[in-house]
Amino acid sequence: MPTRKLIDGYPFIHYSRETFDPPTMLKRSEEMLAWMDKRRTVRDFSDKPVPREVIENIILSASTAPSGAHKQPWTFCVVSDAALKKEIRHAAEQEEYRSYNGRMSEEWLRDLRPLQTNWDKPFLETAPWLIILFKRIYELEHDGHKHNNYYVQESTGIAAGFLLSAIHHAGLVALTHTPSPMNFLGELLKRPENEKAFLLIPVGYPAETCWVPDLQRKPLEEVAVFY
Ligand code: IYR
Repeated sequence: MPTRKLIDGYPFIHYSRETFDPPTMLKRSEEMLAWMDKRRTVRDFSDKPVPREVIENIILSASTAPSGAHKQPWTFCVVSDAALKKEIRHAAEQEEYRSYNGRMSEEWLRDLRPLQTNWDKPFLETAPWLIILFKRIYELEHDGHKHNNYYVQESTGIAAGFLLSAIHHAGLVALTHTPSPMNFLGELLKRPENEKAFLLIPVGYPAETCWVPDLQRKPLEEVAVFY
């Protein structure tokens, strides 16, 4: 069996992977479920440092996500600089203050009450790393020429999911923070016009005393329909 060939002039490599018999598969799927069920969104962060190489590997794991036409239409901006984190916190809190005090509907505020969120975002300074995920709406050549990206929202969302899984796998915690509107992130990080902020994700260790809401996950019957 050749390991490489050209199809219509394009290089393909032979792909084969380890597979499992059904009992092993069942055990592995149960272990994965138990592991993923341990992941929680966290707002109480420790300031304990996390090695940069870990963050690099987490981002490369996220970047293995499938994407439209394999364009990988995402940029992960990574902030550890204390002064920049402070600026991001300040700008995020300004937007959040306005959101919590007039921009969000009564229903929205009521839905958030069990999570006890508010405009105060100390984790933006406490967490050792902030990963700001940008979606790349299109690609911009040096000469100003634009190239399309495809399914940018879906692709970047999947990459975010992979990122959260990789963070969890490393034994770290994260928050999918959505300050709204998020334009200030592109401005502070001087991103080009083809990039739009998608998620702001503080990453680190949980604080020694860390509280999360007592949430229940929906059972299978509520999230899946088998035909
Ligand atoms: N962006 C705000 C509000 C917020 C909105 C939702 I939907 C949440 O699930 C949590 C918070 C904030 O980050 O506080």
